[in-house]
Amino acid sequence: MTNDRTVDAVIVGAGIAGLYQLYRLRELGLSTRVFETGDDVGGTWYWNRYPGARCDVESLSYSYSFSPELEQEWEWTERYPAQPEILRYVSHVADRFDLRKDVTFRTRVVSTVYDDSTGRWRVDTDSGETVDAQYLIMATGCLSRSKDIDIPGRERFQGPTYHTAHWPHEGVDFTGMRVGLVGTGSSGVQSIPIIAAQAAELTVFQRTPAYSLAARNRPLEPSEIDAMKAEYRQWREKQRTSGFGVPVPEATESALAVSEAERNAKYEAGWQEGTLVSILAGYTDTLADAAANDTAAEFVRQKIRERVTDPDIAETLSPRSYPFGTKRPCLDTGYYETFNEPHVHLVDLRKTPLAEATERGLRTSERDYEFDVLVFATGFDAMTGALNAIDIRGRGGVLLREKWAEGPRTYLGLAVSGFPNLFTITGPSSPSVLSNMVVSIEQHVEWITDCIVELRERGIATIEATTEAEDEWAEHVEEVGNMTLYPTADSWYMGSNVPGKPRMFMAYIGGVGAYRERCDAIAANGYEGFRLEERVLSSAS
Ligand code: FAD
Ligand code: N01
Repeated sequence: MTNDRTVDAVIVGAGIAGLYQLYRLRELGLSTRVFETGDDVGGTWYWNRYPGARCDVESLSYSYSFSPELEQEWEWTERYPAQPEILRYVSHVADRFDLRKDVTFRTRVVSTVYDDSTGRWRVDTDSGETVDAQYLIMATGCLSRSKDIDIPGRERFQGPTYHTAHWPHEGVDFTGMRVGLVGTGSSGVQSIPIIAAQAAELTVFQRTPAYSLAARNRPLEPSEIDAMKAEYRQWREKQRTSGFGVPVPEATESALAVSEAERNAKYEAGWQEGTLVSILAGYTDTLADAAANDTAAEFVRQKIRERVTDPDIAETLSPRSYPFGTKRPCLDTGYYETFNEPHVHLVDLRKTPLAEATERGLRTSERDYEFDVLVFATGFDAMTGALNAIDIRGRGGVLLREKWAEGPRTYLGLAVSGFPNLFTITGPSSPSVLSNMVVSIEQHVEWITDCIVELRERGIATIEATTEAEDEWAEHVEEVGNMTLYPTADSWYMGSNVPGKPRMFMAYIGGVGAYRERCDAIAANGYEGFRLEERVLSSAS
């Protein structure tokens, strides 16, 4: 195990991103240390062990592409893999490439300081260890820091409480229990049917209904696995050049340019396909024009009405306050049907807001509810939460979270001006969460790796985004975002799920393929928008 105090690179996080970055840097012969809060690899898939947790990008696509051998030897069992299977996969990758030996587990990075005089980063951990590194790579995840549970008096409740993102490893048995669950985003939508199947009573507290599509999950047939394996290389290339990191036929017309019957037939085909993007990507303007969007939204609402027997409950579950796709849609297995069960109750917090937690349960503006256990599926301080939780000090001691007080600013979502040799994998203002994230992670890791190779070949000690490039990128990201409906919704993409967080669209909607081209062009042009400094520095290797 590496425990050097002076290394070429420190990586923070041992999820899909951190592990691949370690693999790449090791290939270059760089001495590298990874710090991970959890006691094993996996990131998202290590922490989110709630019942029903699974991926909603297909397994054959939501997987590393860097090793054709790995790709051929791993056998996925389901179309949409469940959390234990993905965790087994990531663990297998760690074993296969012997990655764990460079990861220090159960260790949180609490602060990092850039030293102007040496051009190196000092990294401090909660175990008291301090490491000095030339490159600092944040693989801390877009959805790794849960949002504080902003319900007054939540500590008063005397029974057990669980957050979906910190689920006990041994699981929770809800048999015979009265369960109160807050939150109907993806985590709620996935866990509600499974918890309902165990609990004596389940009461779901919904503030904003989700648009959820039937996943049509199923075991994979050996023949389809073989077919994919035969053409994996071509498939991966299509992923890389696609809009969302998932190849779909490119839309060519407006939803409003066709008849209602034609449109609904297309939506129905998308519905039958059961993927996140099959309805969204059907027309050019679904995410850009409110009237076009409403045709898809209404199609989904009609499906909700078909799935829920009680029309009042169906209406409560039907999203109307934001366009389809502007909060992340969900894929579900039996979600809406769960509300047909007599022991499952739905509380509409828009009508009767949550007032506080009590010793025995939850109180709304209307009444008290008593529970044996509470489940919070209340989401994350997304995109910036994990980065802002660390004291990251750049040039002149400037704190990253202070620089970002009005919202995150980056160059390409990869680098930040004033923070030399700091890289952020799937950082704010990159496609990240608007894509199949494994594709975006691999792209960033490979770009960072190529960049480090070039820096070393050219004897360059530091690379730093210029403020001008950062400003231009921020302007571009905002401009493209404003061409869509995303900013019209209150969502975690906009930071509006966390009280006090600046409201800003934090991802880049320009498309995975186009974004990759731009990053590559910038590198090919000698790292346009970056300042490269050649001073001679002491090196670890
Ligand atoms: P993470 O997996 O979040 O890993 C980051 C790691 O960094 C964590 O282990 C964390 O403990 C560690 N860390 C953070 N801060 C520190 C610190 N200061 N010190 C030490 N360690 C630290 N994406 C998709 O594309 N498709 C999906 O279907 C999908 N499903 C998802 C389901 C759930 C329940 C969630 C929460 C997210 C899902 N995502 C999905 C997004 C998912 O986060 C990414 O796909 C991917 O797993 C992110 O990998 P990562 O390595 O970048 O980050
Ligand atoms: O979190 P969310 P999540 N009082 O923020 C409600 C990925 N993911 O963990 O919308 C009452 O989406 C909140 O209400 P509102 C995926 O990217 C993927 O479910 O703020 N309610 C909302 O209903 C996803 O988008 C999968 O009005 C409160 C819910 O809690 C992201 O992670 C599975 C509240 C939070 O929903 C986050 O998903 C899981 C309060 N005080 C996660 N605070 C897949 O399927 C919050 N809420 C792949």
